[in-house]
Amino acid sequence: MAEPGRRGRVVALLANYCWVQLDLPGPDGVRRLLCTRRTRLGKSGQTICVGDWVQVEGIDWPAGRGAVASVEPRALLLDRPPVANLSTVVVVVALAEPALDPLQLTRFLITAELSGASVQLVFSKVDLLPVAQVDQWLQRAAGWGYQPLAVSTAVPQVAASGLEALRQRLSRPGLAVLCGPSGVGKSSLINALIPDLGLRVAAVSGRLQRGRHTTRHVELFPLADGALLADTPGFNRPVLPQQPADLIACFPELRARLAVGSCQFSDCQHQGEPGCVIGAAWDRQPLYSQCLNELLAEQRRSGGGSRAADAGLRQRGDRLEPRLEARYRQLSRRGQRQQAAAELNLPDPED
Ligand SMILES: Nc1nc2c(ncn2[C@@H]2O[C@H](COP(=O)(O)OP(=O)(O)OP(=O)(O)O)[C@@H](O)[C@H]2O)c(=O)[nH]1
Ligand SMILES: [Mg+2]
Ligand SMILES: [Zn+2]
Repeated sequence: MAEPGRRGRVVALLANYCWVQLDLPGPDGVRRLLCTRRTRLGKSGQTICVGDWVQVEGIDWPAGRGAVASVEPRALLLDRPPVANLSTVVVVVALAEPALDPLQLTRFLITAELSGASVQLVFSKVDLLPVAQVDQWLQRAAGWGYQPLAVSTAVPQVAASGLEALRQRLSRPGLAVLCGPSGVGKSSLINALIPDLGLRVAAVSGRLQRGRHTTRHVELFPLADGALLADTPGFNRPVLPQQPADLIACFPELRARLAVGSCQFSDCQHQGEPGCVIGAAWDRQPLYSQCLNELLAEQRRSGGGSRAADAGLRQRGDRLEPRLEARYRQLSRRGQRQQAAAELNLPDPED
């Protein structure tokens, strides 16, 4: 009789194979199988990602081999690096070596927020910066809406390293993905949290102290019961979303403000429009503007934008709408109330 399928999770991908960690051990305690991986699975056209839950069939237990027969629907997906069914993205940036670039950090946070998973921020190499400057970064990021940690794998006193606090946060059941630029110490952190793992790390190099892209594949490692950590290859320039509304939703400080008030125009881009509740006096405003301008330029470059603008149209979601004069633009509900009140010469009903 054919061996029934077994459920497991993809913990690493190679060119034509993947490693699957089984939910339940097989004969002789076999827990990991090297499985054939077709880039597309049959008619479904589905691809496999690290983190996917899969069904393995045709198992050869003594050889530790099998074949992935199907992939379960994904709850969440991190776009880059591709990781499925994650619960947390841990954005790791170094305080020095390589130097901290706030725009790059913001782009990593945007990628993390876009995944829909919870977002943690970790400043690494805290040993390389004076305490006062570390505190400044921690306070700044707290002002954005994060609860950042500062950690080091290079100080002998565990208490001063921030590693225990990080371990506590990451020991909850789920999959936490470490992502960030190359050379910030992601693999070093996983080595420090999981003894005897021995992941390859390499010194940063060159005038800019850049990383050397030491980690080449995404791989999942067990940290605690039910808690997995993903090491990922570093990269330097995360992409932005395609729509302004998606970008806005990636800034927790904007989300917080918009939860308690609304701008006059429902499609306000918070760039000094009349009746904008965001204003200009917020820490990441210049970084937000830079990202928004790049996104809009990309929209124009990719066609939709410029041709649409020439035709008096504008992109809204995946539709094109007639471009209206600002005064005819759709007012948010609060804007409508304010306008009605203004026309009747009444005080704003919400003031
Ligand atoms: N001073 C200091 N150096 C560190 C710390 N953590 C890591 N490093 C060093 O930073 C360099 C890069 O570390 P890696 O762990 O390889 O960095 P990575 O983020 O995994 O890099 P990629 O795999 O290329 O994405 C190594 O030389 C580490 O020894 C730290 O807390 N302080
Ligand atoms: Mg690495
Ligand atoms: Zn606004």
